[in-house]
Amino acid sequence: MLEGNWTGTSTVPSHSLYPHQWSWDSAFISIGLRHLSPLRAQTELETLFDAQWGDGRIPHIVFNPSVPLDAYFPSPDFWRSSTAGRAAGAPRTVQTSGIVQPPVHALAAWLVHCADPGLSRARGFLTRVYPRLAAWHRYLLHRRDLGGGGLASVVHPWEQGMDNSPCWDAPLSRITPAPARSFRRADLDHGAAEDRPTDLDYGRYVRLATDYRDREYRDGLGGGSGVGAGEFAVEDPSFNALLIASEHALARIAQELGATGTARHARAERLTAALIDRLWDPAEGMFFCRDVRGGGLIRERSVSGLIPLLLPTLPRDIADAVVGTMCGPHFGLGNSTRLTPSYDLLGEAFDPHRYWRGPAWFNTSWLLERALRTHGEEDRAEALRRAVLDSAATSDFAEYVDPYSGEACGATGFSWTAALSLDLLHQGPGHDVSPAGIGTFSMSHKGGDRG
Ligand code: 9WN
Repeated sequence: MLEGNWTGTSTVPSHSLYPHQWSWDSAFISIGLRHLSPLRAQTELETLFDAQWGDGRIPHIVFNPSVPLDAYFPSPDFWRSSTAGRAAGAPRTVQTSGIVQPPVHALAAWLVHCADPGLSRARGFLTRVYPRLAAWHRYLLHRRDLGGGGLASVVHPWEQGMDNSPCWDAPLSRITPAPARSFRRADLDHGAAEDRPTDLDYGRYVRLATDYRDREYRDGLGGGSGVGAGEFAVEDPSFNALLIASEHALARIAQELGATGTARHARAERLTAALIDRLWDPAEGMFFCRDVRGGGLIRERSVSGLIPLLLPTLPRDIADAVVGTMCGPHFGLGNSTRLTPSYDLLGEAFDPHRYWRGPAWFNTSWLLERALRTHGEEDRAEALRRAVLDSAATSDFAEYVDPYSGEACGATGFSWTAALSLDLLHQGPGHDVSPAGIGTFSMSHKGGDRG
């Protein structure tokens, strides 16, 4: 599948539904590809980084110019990156979207390096990608601190990656949708309408993206003021946990390149404290999104609120509570569900087939498998690993599955499903995520990802 979805310089998530390069998809894909071809994994990431904007943002889509405009909406003529994005430093030679996706990239780059350190050093891989990744994190931590509490905000549901999550329902309800006749949804040519977002939600996505483009992709004044930014701004637990995990990975990259990495680890620790301070709810035993415009926690239980378990220095009581929530009635892991659902099984908006409103995705399960291992939950991690591998194979490497039955939904032959399965096949019981991955912060940088 990864061969079939490879374009020569990167991998499409799916030829039918997503025929370009997507940012966090490429990060996950490179994590699997490193086992097949570390060189291709490096190329996957570097193709993406070549589309980085001058202000540091890594765009969520890099468009393939040989794909017809009507194959995916919103297409390059909607985003107009090289003109509307000029002030923010969009590249001139390649067309991209103007929004971002979760920062999994430094983590991916480190794991790719660890797969073949000799090749990586010989090619100067980390030397080239380090400044790119540092600029990317700087953009998120400075231009996107719209809430002023130290965390990064997303300004569009597509940025967080879980597009249609019920977490966005309240903040999106304030947005006037773009008229349905003003755009044509290409996704419905390939995906079942009952599995995809509604037209009303799409209208709101289009409105937010149009407004951001018309502001020339400016993020306001920065420094937490939020002034001049758009109507949608949310601090999300998964997006910020991935930023923190990547900040730790960046520290390891800095160490490999001869620096100490201490300042980056310290920043990751400050971010972890901010994450707990702003998004943790002890009574519910999980993290919630914060609506920066509406001013409060959004008390919808999304899988996003479990992903901070990935952070190895999460206090023990918080980690225990998150594991309890994951295995309890709202997510049912190891009990009623095969893979962790994207949303609360008991929530009013739960739908086992609709986009990010209940089905299980493979990237979130991969993250939670790693998270469980990080906190010593070997048995649960192993059961989840086996469930992922089984569901991936029986669903023909689906984009997502019904969390109870494992029935395939969305596209099949989906790249990150194949790539992350490969990664899970390369590990098993007894593997330690700590030595050089994101599991601990010892200053040693010897050995591979899995020690
Ligand atoms: C919008 C590519 C992407 C994933 C996202 C997933 C979906 C796009 C869409 O597909 O989003 O970016 O058109 O729905 O929600 O996580 O990166 O696989």
